[in-house]
Amino acid sequence: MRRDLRCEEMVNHEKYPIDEMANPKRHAIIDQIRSELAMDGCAVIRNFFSDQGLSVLQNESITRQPQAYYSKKKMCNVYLGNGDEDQPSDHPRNIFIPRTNGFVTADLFDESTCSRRFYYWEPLKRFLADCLGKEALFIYDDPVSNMIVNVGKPGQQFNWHFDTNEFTITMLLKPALSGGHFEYVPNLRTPSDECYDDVKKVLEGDRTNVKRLELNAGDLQFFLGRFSIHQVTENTGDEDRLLLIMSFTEKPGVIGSMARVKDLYGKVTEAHYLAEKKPVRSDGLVD
Ligand SMILES: O=C(O)CCC(=O)C(=O)O
Ligand SMILES: [Fe+2]
Repeated sequence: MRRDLRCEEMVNHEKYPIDEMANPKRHAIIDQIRSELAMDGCAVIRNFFSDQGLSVLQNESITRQPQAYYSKKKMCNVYLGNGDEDQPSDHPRNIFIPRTNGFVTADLFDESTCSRRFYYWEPLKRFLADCLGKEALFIYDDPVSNMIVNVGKPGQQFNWHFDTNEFTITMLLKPALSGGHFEYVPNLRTPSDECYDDVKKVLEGDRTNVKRLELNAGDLQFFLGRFSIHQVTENTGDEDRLLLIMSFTEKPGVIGSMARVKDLYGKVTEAHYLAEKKPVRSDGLVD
């Protein structure tokens, strides 16, 4: 019987020994990521995964892809929430744009999968916390959406939006053959300011501060998606785009709002009902 791949074997370990606390290579990577994140809200480690690691992550997602959920509701604002009738119709909360991508949810990956083992791997969390200069980092507590696969079929797109959780790492498993670009505006809002005017400009098509990331399968992307607005452009190729996303928070116990989770992922759990009464967030932003 084939033995399971260990987490350190999933990584291109010679170049990226992220679990070896005293290794100077680890310090150098952390320095690089820290400065990219501070400048840009985004950073990339190229060829982060070993061939075996990438292949197992790809297989685990591809086998689950037929179970992806596509929302019936296609028109979304950047907060992936309801509009605000107290605001004018051209307020960002009331501007709705199409979102057509689908998601494979976290509950479809059991504990034995490499994807899930990697997500919960302690050295990964320690490494990411060090990259962010945080004392600790927590797994996003949302049982439906803390680890998801974004499926973008030909013709599909993911509208401009902000994430609920502060921080994600993403792994492109299968790029679109054309289109399907990840675009973002670094640090568009702050924990204390929604910066509605700047959001509106982006929605009106202002590309002054829009950046596009060129990613390849096997790269590891770091992204502060709660503050940097982002989108995935239409997949104009003829094959699906697949991207695995693992989310983290600065406080324990953060769970997505019931409406947002139901809309995006098609299901909620008891945990969502309980969290609705007392939502945990690190800031006062609209989600
Ligand atoms: O597919 C991507 O590159 C980003 C997906 C995303 O922004 C999300 O799932 O919140
Ligand atoms: Fe996002």
